[in-house]
Formats: sequence, structure tokens, C-alpha cells
Amino acid sequence: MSAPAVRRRVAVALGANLGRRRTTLERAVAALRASDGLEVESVSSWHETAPVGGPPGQPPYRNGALVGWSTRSARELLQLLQGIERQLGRRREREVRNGPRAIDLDLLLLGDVRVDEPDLQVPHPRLLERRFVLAPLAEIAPDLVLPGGTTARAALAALGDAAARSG
Ligand code: A4P
Ligand code: MG
Repeated sequence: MSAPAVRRRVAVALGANLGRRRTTLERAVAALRASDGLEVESVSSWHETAPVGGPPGQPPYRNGALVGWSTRSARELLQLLQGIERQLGRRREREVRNGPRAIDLDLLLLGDVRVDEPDLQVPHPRLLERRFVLAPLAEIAPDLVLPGGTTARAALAALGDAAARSG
């Protein structure tokens, strides 16, 4: 008999800045809810955010986050997220780095799993630097523990302090 699968906390970031952003984000959530890879627990509101990086003049984003549970591996979750991106019309081969996209789904965290491979890093390496990720995450899971032992709420507050110091 095989051991029962470990159920881990999972957090996903969602972003869109092309087309009908809110509709696409809601479709992505519906696809995740319908999948058997991830049990969605809470979904944030959709935050209007200015683009960070990428080509100048790209349209504003809607960003959100969701948290849930999964027994899948990080690799399986990446495949699930990329399958949904494709289903919703994303074509990576036509994109520039950090450029506009119909939908972007990033795996932020999977329990205490650490992956550092060329095409998959978990926890997401830029998680603590991104207000467009931390604000929706702190809205639904303020006490979620992030890399370095901080929480979503504290990491968001730290970004505010950093902005205040440099501004
Ligand atoms: N990849 C590696 N680790 C992961 C992971 N944990 N989750 C790889 C998902 N994918 C992961 O991803 C590029 C490659 O990352 C994939 O092939 C996958 O194997 P992508 O979705 O094509 O591009 P990306 O997500 O844009 O790239 P990246 O490097 O993660 O960029 P960032 O840092 O996430 O920034 N401004 C606003 N306001 N809102 C945004 O959502 N997003 C970006 C992307 C820039 N500026 C933004 C926003
Ligand atoms: Mg991505």
C-alpha cells in the first residue's frame, strides 16, 4: 500500500494585461477549481496595478492571488498552470520578457518544497519584491509564512517601508 499523499499549502499569483482581463482571470480560477490538481480555498480581489519592467507603454495589469491545497508536485502544478494559460489563449512564443500577456499564472509557494531548476523555481524568487503579488496575497492569507520566515502581511509592510525610504 502506498503512503497517503502529502497535502501542501499552495499559493498562485495571477496576472493579465491584455484583452478582457477580469474575465480571463475568472476563467483561470474556474479552470483551477475544476481541476483535480488543486483545491482552491480563497481568491483575492483583482488589483489594478501599473506594469513593473518590460517594454515601455504596456497596458496596466489586473493582479490577484489564490491559496489552496494540493497533493501534486511543483512540476505537476507548473504543467497545470501552463495548460490553463494555453487554454486561455496565451502564446509564449509571441511574447517578450515581462511584456504584455493575456494571462500569467505563477506558482508562488508549495508548502516547504524547494525547487531550483532552470525552468522552475519554488518559492517564486521574486515573491518578496513584488507588491502586485504581495498585496492580493496579504488580502486573503496575511499570516501565510513566506521564505525567510516572514508573513505575507509583514512582507507587504516591509515593501511599503522600502518605498518610503527610497522615495
Ligand atoms: N518558471 C520558473 N519558476 C516558475 C514558477 N514558480 N511559476 C518559469 C511559474 N513559472 C515558473 O514564465 C517564464 C518561465 O518561468 C516559464 O517558462 C516557467 O518555466 P512566464 O510566465 O513566461 O513569464 P513571467 O511569469 O512573466 O516571468 P517571470 O520571470 O516570472 O516574471 P515576473 O518576475 O513574474 O514578472 N507588472 C505588474 N503590474 N503585474 C504583473 O503581473 N508581471 C511581470 C512578470 C512583470 N511585471 C508585472 C507583472
Ligand atoms: Mg509566469
